[in-house]
This record gives sequence, structure tokens and C-alpha cells, in this order.
Amino acid sequence: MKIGILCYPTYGGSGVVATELGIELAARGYEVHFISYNVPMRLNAGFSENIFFHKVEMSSYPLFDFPLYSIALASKIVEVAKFNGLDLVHAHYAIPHATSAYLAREIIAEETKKRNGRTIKIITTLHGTDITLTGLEISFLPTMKFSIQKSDGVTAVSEFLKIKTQSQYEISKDIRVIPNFINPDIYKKISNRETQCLEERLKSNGEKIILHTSNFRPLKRVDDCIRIFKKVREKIPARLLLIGDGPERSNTEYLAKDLGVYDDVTFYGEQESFLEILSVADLFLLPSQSESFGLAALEAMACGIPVISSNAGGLPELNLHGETGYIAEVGDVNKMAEYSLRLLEDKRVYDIFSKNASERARDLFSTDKIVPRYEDYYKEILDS
Ligand code: GMT
Repeated sequence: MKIGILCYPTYGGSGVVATELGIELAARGYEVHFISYNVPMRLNAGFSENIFFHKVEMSSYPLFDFPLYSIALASKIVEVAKFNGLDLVHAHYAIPHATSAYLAREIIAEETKKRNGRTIKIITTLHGTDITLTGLEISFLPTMKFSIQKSDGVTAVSEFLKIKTQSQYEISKDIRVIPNFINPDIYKKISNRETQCLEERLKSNGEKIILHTSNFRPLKRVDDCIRIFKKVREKIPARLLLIGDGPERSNTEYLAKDLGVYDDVTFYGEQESFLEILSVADLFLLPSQSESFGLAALEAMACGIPVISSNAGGLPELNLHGETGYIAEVGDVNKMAEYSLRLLEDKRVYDIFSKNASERARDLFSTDKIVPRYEDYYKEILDS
């Protein structure tokens, strides 16, 4: 199978899932063509002869006040499909990827039908913000719905997202739930010189390490992480490590100053790899307002880190309350702080939760379990 993958190359869950799926498919012998305006962030695992990258070039012309990315992407898909004989295009994120894929499929429909007896197939994976945010941009709504309806296959990363898409937007399309995944050979606690240095530096007074990673959008409620941390810090020695960047970064730094915890909070900014930090962290916070899956929490769980999360969206499908972590109402920082302390102050309970978290990540969300579901779905759609 020759597969085109369309994704955002930037820091964010949808690009990570798309890239890691492509890497896994290439390792299984498929030819994978990434098509984007930049090399996807995680496409750095070394050379593979089954992986190709096609950069969408943006021409500048005085008449074009705005970049015509969707059209440039569609044109690039046409080119890659023709020259490489793609069987299907997997669009991660409805807007604009599924829309550009639709346009490309129509442009080459006659030619591909003549050559292969069928058109290229389009599979769109919904990641969440394409529905929950982009869908709320009212002018995008008809395009978003149309692009989903016209895809040959649609997947969503959680039951929550499937139901929300079908009910809120009256999308009749059948949607297959295929959750996000981690490679357990990569996502596990490691021990090396860096982790030893981190342990010595961060935990010299028995501090517990609390971690949050996100793109610092308002819906991530990173300020809640600071408030939860302050309450935990009042009771036990602890540090809060924040990975990622985005519009709320400055506000969060100011809040940490205002609440008097700045010296115990480290803002690392965007990091491509933070396995060392996952290896020394004790607890992961994800207090989001909205979260279709919560890939960052899954990565933490795989490393045996229990999760304190909100009950938003698909988070309860991942984080089991009282087993792999605890769940509280969105914004209930008191409860989240109480739950954090409950785990961090009781080693026996902590160890059980830590084991549950890594087992759940491995048993249900490992590459071996999830990637074959995509492969089967590809075959099903190609045969349809
Ligand atoms: O979390 C973000 O805002 C980034 C966003 C993205 O599209 O990259 O993440 C979404 O997709 C991830 C991968 O499927 C999910 O794990 C995240 O839960 C989802 N984010 C939201 O729903 C807010």
C-alpha cells in the first residue's frame, strides 16, 4: 500500500499521532509519503527507505494577500499521487487537510479510475480541535461537514469525539473509533546520566515532580496547574515542570510569580524529546476544559506516571478514576490538589496506580494493538 499522510508539522497531538503512525506503517513495509509545509516535528527517528517527505511550497505573488495553503496542498497531493501511485490519503485534521484531499481526489479522479479502476481513497482522522474549535468557527462549518461526509472513511480518537461529531453537527457518516497510541519500547522510564543529574538536582530535598505538557492554549487551563501546585507545595516539597509554549505562557509565568511559587516552577518551553523528564516525574496534570483524547497523558501513563485530570471529553476513556489516577470536574483545583496529595503522600497506593497506568497504556494503547486497526481500516476502505 502507498499512503499519503497529511498533517500539521507543528507541536501538537494530531501531528504526533500522524507522524508516529507513518513511522510504524513504514516499519511494516508500507510506502509512506508525508505531505506538509514542514517536516513533522517527530519525523526524526532516523532514515527509513519507506518514508518520503514532500514539502508544500507556497508561492508569493503580489495579488495573493493571503497564502493559498489549501490549494497548494491539494496540488501537491495531486503531484505525489500521480508520480508515486498513492492508494490512499490519510488526512489528520479535517480543516484544511480533508478538504484539500477531496479537491485532489476530484482533480485526478478520471485519470486514476482509468489506470487503477478506482479513485484514490481518503481517510480523515478527527483529533478534536478540528471539531470542537474549528467547527465552532461558523464560516468553516459547511466546509468541515462537507469534507467529513465526502471522505471515504472517517476515524475519531475517542468515543466522545465520535458522538460529539455525529450529534452536534448531524454528520451521518459512519465513524470508526481508533484511539491514540504509544510505542511502549520508547515510552518507558529510562535511566541515564541525564536522568541521574535531573534526580539529583530536582529531588535533592525529596521533592515530588509534577509535570504538565501542552500547547498552552486557554483550553488547557495551565493556570489550574499552577493553582493545584501551590496547594500541593503548601503540604509537601514539590516542583512543577511545564513543557510546551503558547498564548497562555506569559500569563502562567505571571501567575506563578503572583502566587509565590515561581522558584519551584520550571518552564522548559517546547521540547522535541522529554523522555528524561517523564522518567523522573511523579505525577501528570491535565486539567483541560476540553480534550478529545489526551495523548500527553497517555505518554505519561506509559512511563508509569499517574494522571490527575479533568473529566473533559475523552479523558475518562483514558484515565480511570481511582485506578490510573483521579478525575475531577473542570476547574475544581481543590479536588485535583487533594487527589495529587493522596497519591504523592502514600507510596503504597502510588505504586499501585503507577503500575495500573503503565499496564493500561501498554495493554490497550500500544502500537501493536492500535496500528493494525488502522491497517485493517485502510484495507476495508480500499475494498469498499
Ligand atoms: O491539544 C491540542 O490542542 C492539540 C490538538 C492537535 O490537534 O494537535 O490535540 C488534539 O489531538 C490529540 C491527538 O489526537 C488529542 O490527544 C488531544 O486531546 C486533542 N486536543 C483537544 O481535543 C483539545
